[in-house]
Amino acid sequence: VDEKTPSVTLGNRSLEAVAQYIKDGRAGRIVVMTGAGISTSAGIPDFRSPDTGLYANLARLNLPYAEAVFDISYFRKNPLPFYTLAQELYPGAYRPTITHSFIYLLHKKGLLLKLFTQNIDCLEREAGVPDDLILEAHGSFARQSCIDCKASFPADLMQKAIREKEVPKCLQKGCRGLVKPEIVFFGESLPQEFFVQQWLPEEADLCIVMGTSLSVAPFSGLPEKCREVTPRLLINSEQVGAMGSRADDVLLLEDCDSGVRKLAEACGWLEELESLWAET
Ligand code: CNA
Repeated sequence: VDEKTPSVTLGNRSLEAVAQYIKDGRAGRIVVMTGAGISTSAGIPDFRSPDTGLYANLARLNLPYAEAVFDISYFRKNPLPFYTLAQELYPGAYRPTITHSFIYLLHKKGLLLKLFTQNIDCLEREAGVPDDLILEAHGSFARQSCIDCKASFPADLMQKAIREKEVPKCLQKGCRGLVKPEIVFFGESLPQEFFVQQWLPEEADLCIVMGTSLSVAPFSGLPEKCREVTPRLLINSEQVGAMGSRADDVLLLEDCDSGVRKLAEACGWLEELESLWAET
């Protein structure tokens, strides 16, 4: 990471410069890219943080390797570990964080072009971001279907199955395939809309990446789809991917919630943000 490369678009590579760029009306089309790190303060563990991450805490499920819990061929053999985890992750039990409210605030101000999220917790939606501005690249708990015949499965029966930690079977005549929420597992392809919309970052005039290790392809390639001159801001506990390598990359290596508060403050939006969040 060469933070000394002089900025082309922002003037200088700082949070204040990003805020000024927004206040000057130069960021009317913002793309936001997020991952599990924006939901950890809501109480949902991420995958990869050492000690606190899900993968570090899966020993009790007796998996051959941690990622197996989201592996489609493992699921076929043993779906129970996934259903154990699903009970913990199922939407409804968690409150959106101030970072989720910040994304909603961008929308309220008419600045949000698209939110690309890897999260399956639906907290962006709960914070008020409209459905059509969210691309859930790894699916979500919003729908469920049979892994064999693909027939959809009733939501109320799914809720019951998750509550009772029972693996539901397809209701289609003669099928009896396993049913799972439409979360994208390793070995499954991403939703078609991802492949259509993955070019949208090219049209952005600001990119904000938050709470992701950028280690899962093809999502990890999204920030690279922004034009070279487009400023990219990373708010994350650690440097990830190629963030920092471009002339207008700004790195804010800290907690997402404190990072968005700083950005909101520099934009003059902090009070509005806090009250939006308080109402959520
Ligand atoms: P990850 O690989 O676990 O990375 C999380 C990143 O966020 C890491 O770089 C952490 O350092 C960072 N981080 C964690 N907490 C904070 C914080 N409070 N402030 C700032 N940075 C923080 O997660 P990714 O999303 O990158 O990985 C992709 C997987 C994780 C996707 O397939 C998701 O479906 C999946 N996942 C989603 C959820 C959820 O929906 N909330 C939870 C766990 C995993």
